[in-house]
Amino acid sequence: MKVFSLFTSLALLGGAVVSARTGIIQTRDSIDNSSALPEDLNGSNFTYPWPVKLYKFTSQLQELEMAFMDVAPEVTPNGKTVALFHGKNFCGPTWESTIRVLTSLGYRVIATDQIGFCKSTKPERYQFSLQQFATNTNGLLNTLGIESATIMGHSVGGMLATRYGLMFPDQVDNLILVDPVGLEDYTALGVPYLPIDTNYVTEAASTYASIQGYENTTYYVGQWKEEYDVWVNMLVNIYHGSKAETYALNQAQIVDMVLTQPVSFEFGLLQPRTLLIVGDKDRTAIGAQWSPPEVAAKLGHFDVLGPQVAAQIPNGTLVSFPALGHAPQISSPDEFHAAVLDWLST
Ligand SMILES: *[C@@H]1O[C@H](CO)[C@@H](O)[C@H](O)[C@H]1NC(C)=O
Ligand SMILES: *[C@@H]1O[C@H](CO)[C@@H](O)[C@H](O)[C@H]1NC(C)=O
Ligand SMILES: *[C@@H]1O[C@H](CO)[C@@H](O)[C@H](O)[C@H]1NC(C)=O
Ligand SMILES: *[C@@H]1O[C@H](CO)[C@@H](O)[C@H](O)[C@H]1NC(C)=O
Ligand SMILES: CC(=O)N[C@H]1CO[C@H](CO)[C@@H](O)[C@@H]1O
Repeated sequence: MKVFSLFTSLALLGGAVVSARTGIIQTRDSIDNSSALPEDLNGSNFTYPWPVKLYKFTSQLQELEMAFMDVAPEVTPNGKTVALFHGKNFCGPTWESTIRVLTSLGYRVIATDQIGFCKSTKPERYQFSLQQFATNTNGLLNTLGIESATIMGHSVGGMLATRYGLMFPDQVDNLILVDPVGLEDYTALGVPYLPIDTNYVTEAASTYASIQGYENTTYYVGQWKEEYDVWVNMLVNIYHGSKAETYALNQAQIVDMVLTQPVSFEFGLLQPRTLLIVGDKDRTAIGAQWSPPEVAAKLGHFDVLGPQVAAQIPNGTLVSFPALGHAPQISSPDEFHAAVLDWLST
Protein backbone atom coordinates (compact mmCIF):
# COMPACT_ATOMS: atom_id res chain seq x y z
CA MET A 1 0.00 0.00 0.00
CA LYS A 2 1.37 3.35 -1.02
CA VAL A 3 0.53 5.25 2.16
CA PHE A 4 1.99 2.50 4.29
CA SER A 5 5.25 2.50 2.37
CA LEU A 6 5.54 6.29 2.70
CA PHE A 7 5.12 6.01 6.45
CA THR A 8 7.60 3.16 6.55
CA SER A 9 10.20 5.19 4.72
CA LEU A 10 9.53 8.17 7.02
CA ALA A 11 10.17 5.93 10.00
CA LEU A 12 13.31 4.48 8.47
CA LEU A 13 14.68 7.86 7.49
CA GLY A 14 14.26 9.27 10.95
CA GLY A 15 15.47 12.83 10.60
CA ALA A 16 14.58 13.19 6.93
CA VAL A 17 11.39 13.46 4.91
CA VAL A 18 10.33 12.83 1.35
CA SER A 19 9.18 15.96 -0.45
CA ALA A 20 5.88 15.33 -2.21
CA ARG A 21 6.65 17.97 -4.79
CA THR A 22 10.07 16.79 -5.82
CA GLY A 23 10.11 13.24 -4.51
CA ILE A 24 13.60 13.83 -3.18
CA ILE A 25 14.78 13.25 0.34
CA GLN A 26 15.45 16.40 2.29
CA THR A 27 16.90 17.11 5.68
CA ARG A 28 14.12 17.85 8.08
CA ASP A 29 13.51 21.07 9.99
CA SER A 30 16.18 23.72 9.80
CA ILE A 31 16.65 27.28 10.93
CA ASP A 32 17.63 29.97 8.43
CA ASN A 33 19.60 32.60 10.36
CA SER A 34 20.53 34.50 7.24
CA SER A 35 20.82 38.21 7.84
CA ALA A 36 19.96 38.89 4.19
CA LEU A 37 16.23 38.16 4.22
CA PRO A 38 14.26 40.51 1.95
CA GLU A 39 12.33 43.38 3.52
CA ASP A 40 9.15 42.10 1.85
CA LEU A 41 9.02 38.60 3.29
CA ASN A 42 6.05 36.49 2.22
CA GLY A 43 3.92 39.58 1.72
CA SER A 44 4.84 41.66 4.80
CA ASN A 45 7.24 44.59 4.46
CA PHE A 46 7.10 45.59 8.14
CA THR A 47 10.49 46.19 9.74
CA TYR A 48 10.83 43.92 12.78
CA PRO A 49 12.65 45.19 15.88
CA TRP A 50 14.99 42.14 15.99
CA PRO A 51 16.38 39.94 13.22
CA VAL A 52 13.83 37.66 11.57
CA LYS A 53 14.72 33.98 11.30
CA LEU A 54 12.92 31.29 9.33
CA TYR A 55 11.98 27.85 10.59
CA LYS A 56 11.91 25.66 7.48
CA PHE A 57 9.88 22.50 7.77
CA THR A 58 7.65 20.15 5.85
CA SER A 59 3.95 20.15 6.64
CA GLN A 60 1.10 18.59 4.68
CA LEU A 61 3.58 17.59 1.99
CA GLN A 62 4.87 21.10 1.32
CA GLU A 63 7.88 23.13 2.35
CA LEU A 64 6.88 25.94 4.69
CA GLU A 65 8.66 28.79 6.39
CA MET A 66 7.64 30.12 9.74
CA ALA A 67 9.16 33.50 10.61
CA PHE A 68 10.16 34.19 14.19
CA MET A 69 12.38 36.35 16.37
CA ASP A 70 14.66 34.70 18.90
CA VAL A 71 15.59 37.43 21.38
CA ALA A 72 18.41 36.73 23.81
CA PRO A 73 18.28 37.91 27.43
CA GLU A 74 19.80 41.37 27.95
CA VAL A 75 21.12 40.41 31.38
CA THR A 76 22.42 37.17 32.89
CA PRO A 77 20.13 34.47 31.48
CA ASN A 78 17.67 33.00 33.97
CA GLY A 79 17.54 29.79 31.91
CA LYS A 80 13.87 30.24 31.06
CA THR A 81 12.14 30.85 27.74
CA VAL A 82 8.85 32.54 26.91
CA ALA A 83 7.16 31.82 23.56
CA LEU A 84 4.68 34.46 22.40
CA PHE A 85 1.71 33.77 20.09
CA HIS A 86 0.13 36.76 18.33
CA GLY A 87 -3.58 37.19 17.59
CA LYS A 88 -5.29 37.51 14.22
CA ASN A 89 -4.72 41.25 13.79
CA PHE A 90 -1.21 41.36 15.22
CA CYS A 91 2.21 39.85 14.43
CA GLY A 92 5.30 38.89 16.44
CA PRO A 93 6.57 42.50 16.71
CA THR A 94 3.36 43.68 18.40
CA TRP A 95 4.88 42.02 21.49
CA GLU A 96 7.87 44.40 21.38
CA SER A 97 7.33 46.02 24.78
CA THR A 98 6.65 42.63 26.40
CA ILE A 99 9.81 41.23 24.81
CA ARG A 100 11.84 44.15 26.21
CA VAL A 101 10.47 43.59 29.71
CA LEU A 102 11.09 39.83 29.66
CA THR A 103 14.59 39.97 28.18
CA SER A 104 15.57 42.67 30.71
CA LEU A 105 14.82 40.08 33.40
CA GLY A 106 16.90 37.29 31.85
CA TYR A 107 14.30 35.47 29.77
CA ARG A 108 14.94 34.27 26.23
CA VAL A 109 11.91 35.14 24.10
CA ILE A 110 10.67 33.47 20.93
CA ALA A 111 8.03 35.49 19.07
CA THR A 112 6.47 33.57 16.21
CA ASP A 113 4.42 34.44 13.14
CA GLN A 114 2.07 31.52 12.47
CA ILE A 115 1.66 30.03 8.98
CA GLY A 116 -0.74 32.21 6.96
CA PHE A 117 0.21 35.32 8.95
CA CYS A 118 2.70 38.18 8.75
CA LYS A 119 6.13 37.11 7.41
CA SER A 120 5.40 33.37 7.29
CA THR A 121 4.38 31.31 4.24
CA LYS A 122 0.89 31.96 2.89
CA PRO A 123 0.06 28.52 1.51
CA GLU A 124 -2.51 28.23 -1.25
CA ARG A 125 -3.60 24.85 0.09
CA TYR A 126 -3.40 24.06 3.77
CA GLN A 127 -5.58 22.39 6.39
CA PHE A 128 -5.53 25.10 9.06
CA SER A 129 -6.04 23.74 12.55
CA LEU A 130 -5.06 24.77 16.04
CA GLN A 131 -3.47 21.33 16.40
CA GLN A 132 -1.41 21.90 13.25
CA PHE A 133 -0.28 25.34 14.48
CA ALA A 134 0.62 23.87 17.87
CA THR A 135 2.56 21.06 16.19
CA ASN A 136 4.42 23.54 13.95
CA THR A 137 5.34 25.71 16.91
CA ASN A 138 6.40 22.77 19.05
CA GLY A 139 8.60 21.68 16.13
CA LEU A 140 10.23 25.11 16.09
CA LEU A 141 10.92 25.08 19.83
CA ASN A 142 12.30 21.53 19.66
CA THR A 143 14.52 22.46 16.71
CA LEU A 144 15.87 25.38 18.74
CA GLY A 145 16.65 22.93 21.56
CA ILE A 146 14.06 24.48 23.91
CA GLU A 147 12.68 21.64 26.04
CA SER A 148 10.00 23.65 27.80
CA ALA A 149 8.78 27.22 27.83
CA THR A 150 6.20 29.57 29.24
CA ILE A 151 3.58 29.96 26.52
CA MET A 152 1.77 33.30 26.28
CA GLY A 153 -0.89 33.89 23.63
CA HIS A 154 -3.20 36.79 22.83
CA SER A 155 -6.65 36.55 21.19
CA VAL A 156 -6.54 33.77 18.55
CA GLY A 157 -3.01 33.18 19.87
CA GLY A 158 -4.57 32.57 23.30
CA MET A 159 -6.88 29.97 21.81
CA LEU A 160 -3.82 28.39 20.18
CA ALA A 161 -1.90 28.54 23.48
CA THR A 162 -4.78 26.65 25.11
CA ARG A 163 -4.54 23.93 22.46
CA TYR A 164 -0.74 23.89 22.87
CA GLY A 165 -1.14 23.44 26.64
CA LEU A 166 -3.55 20.55 26.08
CA MET A 167 -1.23 18.82 23.59
CA PHE A 168 2.18 19.42 25.17
CA PRO A 169 1.60 19.81 28.93
CA ASP A 170 5.06 18.45 29.79
CA GLN A 171 6.73 21.15 27.72
CA VAL A 172 4.79 24.07 29.20
CA ASP A 173 6.25 25.76 32.30
CA ASN A 174 3.37 28.22 32.58
CA LEU A 175 0.47 29.12 30.33
CA ILE A 176 -0.69 32.72 29.97
CA LEU A 177 -3.88 33.47 28.05
CA VAL A 178 -4.45 37.13 27.22
CA ASP A 179 -8.03 37.92 26.18
CA PRO A 180 -8.17 34.61 24.32
CA VAL A 181 -10.95 34.03 21.84
CA GLY A 182 -12.80 30.75 22.21
CA LEU A 183 -13.70 31.08 25.91
CA GLU A 184 -17.16 30.15 24.61
CA ASP A 185 -18.30 28.05 21.64
CA TYR A 186 -19.64 30.66 19.23
CA THR A 187 -21.38 28.16 16.95
CA ALA A 188 -23.18 26.40 19.81
CA LEU A 189 -24.41 29.83 20.97
CA GLY A 190 -26.01 30.47 17.59
CA VAL A 191 -23.45 32.07 15.28
CA PRO A 192 -24.52 31.04 11.76
CA TYR A 193 -21.91 29.31 9.63
CA LEU A 194 -20.42 31.33 6.79
CA PRO A 195 -18.46 29.57 4.07
CA ILE A 196 -14.77 30.41 3.68
CA ASP A 197 -15.59 32.04 0.34
CA THR A 198 -17.86 34.54 2.09
CA ASN A 199 -15.27 35.27 4.77
CA TYR A 200 -12.72 35.70 1.97
CA VAL A 201 -14.74 38.55 0.45
CA THR A 202 -14.82 40.33 3.83
CA GLU A 203 -11.10 39.75 4.41
CA ALA A 204 -10.14 40.94 0.93
CA ALA A 205 -12.11 44.17 1.49
CA SER A 206 -10.07 45.08 4.62
CA THR A 207 -8.87 48.67 4.72
CA TYR A 208 -7.23 51.01 7.19
CA ALA A 209 -10.69 52.31 8.14
CA SER A 210 -12.23 48.85 8.69
CA ILE A 211 -9.33 47.60 10.81
CA GLN A 212 -8.88 50.83 12.78
CA GLY A 213 -12.62 51.13 13.43
CA TYR A 214 -12.78 47.54 14.72
CA GLU A 215 -9.70 47.86 16.91
CA ASN A 216 -10.79 51.25 18.27
CA THR A 217 -13.99 49.71 19.60
CA THR A 218 -12.98 46.20 20.69
CA TYR A 219 -9.29 46.56 21.53
CA TYR A 220 -9.20 50.03 23.02
CA VAL A 221 -12.80 50.71 24.16
CA GLY A 222 -13.00 53.80 21.94
CA GLN A 223 -9.84 55.37 23.37
CA TRP A 224 -7.69 55.54 20.28
CA LYS A 225 -4.07 56.69 20.50
CA GLU A 226 -1.89 57.58 17.52
CA GLU A 227 0.71 55.01 18.60
CA TYR A 228 -1.75 52.21 17.74
CA ASP A 229 -1.60 53.21 14.04
CA VAL A 230 1.60 51.25 13.52
CA TRP A 231 -0.19 47.93 14.07
CA VAL A 232 -3.04 48.86 11.74
CA ASN A 233 -0.63 49.88 8.99
CA MET A 234 1.42 46.70 9.47
CA LEU A 235 -1.74 44.73 8.69
CA VAL A 236 -3.05 46.96 5.89
CA ASN A 237 0.27 46.53 4.09
CA ILE A 238 -0.12 42.73 4.18
CA TYR A 239 -3.74 42.93 2.94
CA HIS A 240 -2.51 45.11 0.05
CA GLY A 241 0.95 43.54 -0.30
CA SER A 242 2.55 41.04 -2.67
CA LYS A 243 0.62 38.06 -1.20
CA ALA A 244 -2.70 39.90 -0.80
CA GLU A 245 -4.95 37.26 -2.30
CA THR A 246 -3.52 34.25 -0.48
CA TYR A 247 -3.34 36.24 2.74
CA ALA A 248 -7.07 37.06 2.55
CA LEU A 249 -7.80 33.38 1.85
CA ASN A 250 -5.63 32.23 4.78
CA GLN A 251 -7.29 34.74 7.12
CA ALA A 252 -10.73 33.49 6.02
CA GLN A 253 -9.58 29.93 6.73
CA ILE A 254 -8.45 31.06 10.17
CA VAL A 255 -11.87 32.55 10.95
CA ASP A 256 -13.32 29.18 9.93
CA MET A 257 -10.79 27.42 12.19
CA VAL A 258 -11.81 29.47 15.23
CA LEU A 259 -15.50 28.80 14.62
CA THR A 260 -15.24 25.10 13.88
CA GLN A 261 -12.56 24.03 16.38
CA PRO A 262 -13.69 25.07 19.86
CA VAL A 263 -11.41 24.62 22.87
CA SER A 264 -14.08 25.74 25.35
CA PHE A 265 -15.03 22.19 26.36
CA GLU A 266 -11.46 21.32 27.36
CA PHE A 267 -10.40 23.99 29.85
CA GLY A 268 -10.97 21.45 32.63
CA LEU A 269 -8.28 19.24 31.09
CA LEU A 270 -5.50 21.84 31.14
CA GLN A 271 -2.62 20.61 33.26
CA PRO A 272 -0.19 23.57 33.20
CA ARG A 273 -0.36 26.31 35.76
CA THR A 274 -2.42 28.92 33.90
CA LEU A 275 -2.96 32.67 34.13
CA LEU A 276 -6.04 34.01 32.38
CA ILE A 277 -5.91 37.77 31.80
CA VAL A 278 -8.98 39.61 30.54
CA GLY A 279 -10.07 43.15 29.96
CA ASP A 280 -13.61 43.23 31.36
CA LYS A 281 -14.71 45.58 28.57
CA ASP A 282 -13.55 43.20 25.86
CA ARG A 283 -16.54 42.11 23.72
CA THR A 284 -14.63 40.17 21.07
CA ALA A 285 -16.74 37.35 19.63
CA ILE A 286 -15.99 35.74 16.31
CA GLY A 287 -19.09 35.86 14.10
CA ALA A 288 -21.01 38.34 16.27
CA GLN A 289 -20.87 40.77 13.32
CA TRP A 290 -23.03 38.52 11.13
CA SER A 291 -25.23 37.03 13.86
CA PRO A 292 -28.83 38.03 14.62
CA PRO A 293 -28.88 40.73 17.34
CA GLU A 294 -30.21 38.35 20.00
CA VAL A 295 -27.29 35.98 19.37
CA ALA A 296 -24.70 38.78 19.23
CA ALA A 297 -26.01 40.10 22.56
CA LYS A 298 -25.10 36.83 24.29
CA LEU A 299 -21.50 36.74 23.08
CA GLY A 300 -18.17 38.10 24.20
CA HIS A 301 -18.88 39.08 27.80
CA PHE A 302 -15.32 38.74 29.05
CA ASP A 303 -16.30 40.06 32.49
CA VAL A 304 -18.49 36.96 32.87
CA LEU A 305 -16.38 34.52 30.85
CA GLY A 306 -13.15 35.32 32.72
CA PRO A 307 -14.30 34.03 36.15
CA GLN A 308 -16.29 31.18 34.55
CA VAL A 309 -13.34 29.78 32.62
CA ALA A 310 -10.71 30.44 35.30
CA ALA A 311 -12.83 28.32 37.66
CA GLN A 312 -12.74 25.42 35.16
CA ILE A 313 -8.95 25.42 34.80
CA PRO A 314 -7.51 23.10 37.48
CA ASN A 315 -4.55 25.38 38.19
CA GLY A 316 -6.04 28.61 36.91
CA THR A 317 -5.69 32.20 38.16
CA LEU A 318 -7.68 35.14 36.82
CA VAL A 319 -6.47 38.71 36.52
CA SER A 320 -9.07 41.08 35.15
CA PHE A 321 -8.71 44.73 34.21
CA PRO A 322 -12.08 46.45 34.71
CA ALA A 323 -11.42 49.37 32.35
CA LEU A 324 -9.62 47.58 29.52
CA GLY A 325 -10.64 45.92 26.26
CA HIS A 326 -9.12 43.22 24.06
CA ALA A 327 -5.44 44.22 24.15
CA PRO A 328 -4.28 45.10 27.69
CA GLN A 329 -0.63 44.48 26.72
CA ILE A 330 -0.90 47.39 24.27
CA SER A 331 -3.33 49.74 25.99
CA SER A 332 -1.89 49.42 29.48
CA PRO A 333 1.53 47.76 29.24
CA ASP A 334 2.77 48.69 32.74
CA GLU A 335 -0.27 47.24 34.49
CA PHE A 336 -0.19 44.22 32.20
CA HIS A 337 3.50 43.43 32.71
CA ALA A 338 3.23 43.91 36.47
CA ALA A 339 0.42 41.33 36.58
CA VAL A 340 2.34 38.82 34.45
CA LEU A 341 5.60 39.19 36.39
CA ASP A 342 3.84 39.05 39.73
CA TRP A 343 2.18 35.75 38.77
CA LEU A 344 5.35 34.30 37.22
CA SER A 345 7.27 34.99 40.41
CA THR A 346 4.84 33.13 42.68
C1 LIG B 1 20.84 29.02 13.45
O1 LIG B 1 20.82 29.31 14.83
C2 LIG B 1 20.42 28.22 15.64
C3 LIG B 1 20.34 28.71 17.06
O2 LIG B 1 19.48 29.79 17.15
C4 LIG B 1 21.41 27.07 15.48
O3 LIG B 1 20.97 25.97 16.25
C5 LIG B 1 21.49 26.68 14.02
O4 LIG B 1 22.49 25.69 13.84
C6 LIG B 1 21.79 27.88 13.14
N1 LIG B 1 21.65 27.47 11.75
C7 LIG B 1 22.51 27.83 10.81
C8 LIG B 1 22.24 27.31 9.43
O5 LIG B 1 23.47 28.53 11.04
C1 LIG C 1 5.32 48.90 2.86
O1 LIG C 1 4.53 49.08 1.71
C2 LIG C 1 3.64 50.20 1.77
C3 LIG C 1 2.84 50.23 0.49
O2 LIG C 1 2.29 49.01 0.19
C4 LIG C 1 4.43 51.47 1.96
O3 LIG C 1 3.53 52.54 2.13
C5 LIG C 1 5.29 51.36 3.20
O4 LIG C 1 6.12 52.48 3.33
C6 LIG C 1 6.17 50.12 3.12
N1 LIG C 1 6.91 49.98 4.38
C7 LIG C 1 8.18 49.62 4.45
C8 LIG C 1 8.77 49.49 5.81
O5 LIG C 1 8.82 49.38 3.46
C1 LIG D 1 -12.93 55.71 18.63
O1 LIG D 1 -14.21 55.35 19.09
C2 LIG D 1 -14.82 56.36 19.90
C3 LIG D 1 -16.08 55.78 20.52
O2 LIG D 1 -16.85 55.12 19.57
C4 LIG D 1 -15.11 57.56 19.03
O3 LIG D 1 -15.72 58.60 19.78
C5 LIG D 1 -13.77 58.06 18.49
O4 LIG D 1 -13.99 59.13 17.60
C6 LIG D 1 -13.02 56.96 17.75
N1 LIG D 1 -11.68 57.43 17.44
C7 LIG D 1 -11.09 57.21 16.29
C8 LIG D 1 -9.76 57.84 16.08
O5 LIG D 1 -11.57 56.51 15.43
C1 LIG E 1 -0.29 24.58 40.46
O1 LIG E 1 0.98 24.58 39.85
C2 LIG E 1 2.05 24.81 40.74
C3 LIG E 1 3.32 24.91 39.91
O2 LIG E 1 3.41 23.85 39.03
C4 LIG E 1 2.11 23.68 41.75
O3 LIG E 1 3.14 23.92 42.68
C5 LIG E 1 0.77 23.61 42.49
O4 LIG E 1 0.76 22.51 43.34
C6 LIG E 1 -0.37 23.47 41.48
N1 LIG E 1 -1.64 23.57 42.18
C7 LIG E 1 -2.65 22.76 41.88
C8 LIG E 1 -3.91 23.00 42.64
O5 LIG E 1 -2.59 21.87 41.04
C1 LIG F 1 5.29 30.87 -0.36
C2 LIG F 1 6.43 31.86 -0.38
O1 LIG F 1 6.41 32.83 -1.10
N1 LIG F 1 7.42 31.61 0.45
C3 LIG F 1 8.57 32.45 0.53
C4 LIG F 1 8.67 33.11 1.90
O2 LIG F 1 9.87 33.82 1.97
C5 LIG F 1 11.05 33.03 1.85
C6 LIG F 1 12.26 33.93 2.07
O3 LIG F 1 12.31 34.93 1.09
C7 LIG F 1 11.05 32.38 0.47
O4 LIG F 1 12.17 31.50 0.41
C8 LIG F 1 9.78 31.60 0.26
O5 LIG F 1 9.75 31.09 -1.03
